[in-house]
Amino acid sequence: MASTTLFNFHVPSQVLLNPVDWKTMQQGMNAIFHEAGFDGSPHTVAFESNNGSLTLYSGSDGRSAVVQSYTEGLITVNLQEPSKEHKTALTDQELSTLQKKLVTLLGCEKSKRFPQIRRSTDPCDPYVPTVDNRLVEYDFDRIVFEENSKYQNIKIQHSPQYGNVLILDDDPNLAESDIAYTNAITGNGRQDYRGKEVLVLGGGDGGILHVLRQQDPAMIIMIEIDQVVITAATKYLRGICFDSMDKLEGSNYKVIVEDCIPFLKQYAAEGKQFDFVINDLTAIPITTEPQGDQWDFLRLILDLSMKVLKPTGRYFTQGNGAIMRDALVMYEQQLSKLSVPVDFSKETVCVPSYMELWVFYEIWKKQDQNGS
Ligand code: SPM
Repeated sequence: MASTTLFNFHVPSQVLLNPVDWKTMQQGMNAIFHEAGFDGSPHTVAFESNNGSLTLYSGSDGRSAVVQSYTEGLITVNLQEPSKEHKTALTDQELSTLQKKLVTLLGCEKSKRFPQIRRSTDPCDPYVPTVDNRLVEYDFDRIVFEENSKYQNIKIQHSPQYGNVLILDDDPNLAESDIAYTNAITGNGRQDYRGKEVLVLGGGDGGILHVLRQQDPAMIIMIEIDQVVITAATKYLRGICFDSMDKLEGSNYKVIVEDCIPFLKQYAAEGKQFDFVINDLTAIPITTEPQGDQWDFLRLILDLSMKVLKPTGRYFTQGNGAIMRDALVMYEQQLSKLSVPVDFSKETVCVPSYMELWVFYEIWKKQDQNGS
């Protein structure tokens, strides 16, 4: 286990450009790092064309620091050391002292110490990128469940803040804290499900099924492909599904563990239609390349769903991170290419465990002049 601490120091660029000044600074840094336990001989590489330099400091206990200067006035320090649990790791106080000494020596205008990154072979990985690839650190403290099903890697990790979190192929899907997701994908109270026929595509965590079953619909059919997700959710995500999937069939609901596409085709062929279709299958593609398989799959689901949606029906789905504007625009363009004309509205929702805003769509068939 190791930890990485990054520091930035903004220095007047003349310090870096004047070889005499820079030599003095390097001697000062050698002393500071030596005092901090980096007792090996420093190794310096000067870059060509007066384009900065790099110095490696090392300690016999496994710590190292790389100091790199950039002539525009930036000095970065990448400090790698055994973890905090390791006796010889620098304490928070020692890291602050190191920073202060460097600030004074370098005559810094500004400095920054970044939060520490923990690096280990521990499979309970706290780092997950946002949808646009920015780093998020979760407070996961244990893996509750992990299995590779035929379809995906399924993990449930515990977070003191969010409860148990379902993670599919390394993408956090839903936490026990995330009723906001389920409310949004069922219309946030705008719809009356009483006596209605509902088709749920995916939804293996059982959140949608649980919420809908409270509302006395005539029938909910949920088609989820992955039995392993259902079984794990029933055991470890009870704050999402409660008892809704303890039995896969009841008087007004049925969970079918299959691929939904053949069912959609069969319903379309039979002329069976629903008041609501809720697509909880997957995020819309991140790519804006419209030829990709994912977009074809998405249009296939949308077209089939429109076929099984009553003329007055509503289709709900999650979209993507609110920051993925191009992908959302691309999704909206797909809506204009469906075999039936549709209108849509969208809302942006804060889903606690996502740590980024998420967009949800409500889609309906356009009514013609005669209201049909
Ligand atoms: N029933 C919940 C299904 C969730 N659908 C997939 C959404 C994936 C979103 N990942 C969000 C990651 C946020 N950082």
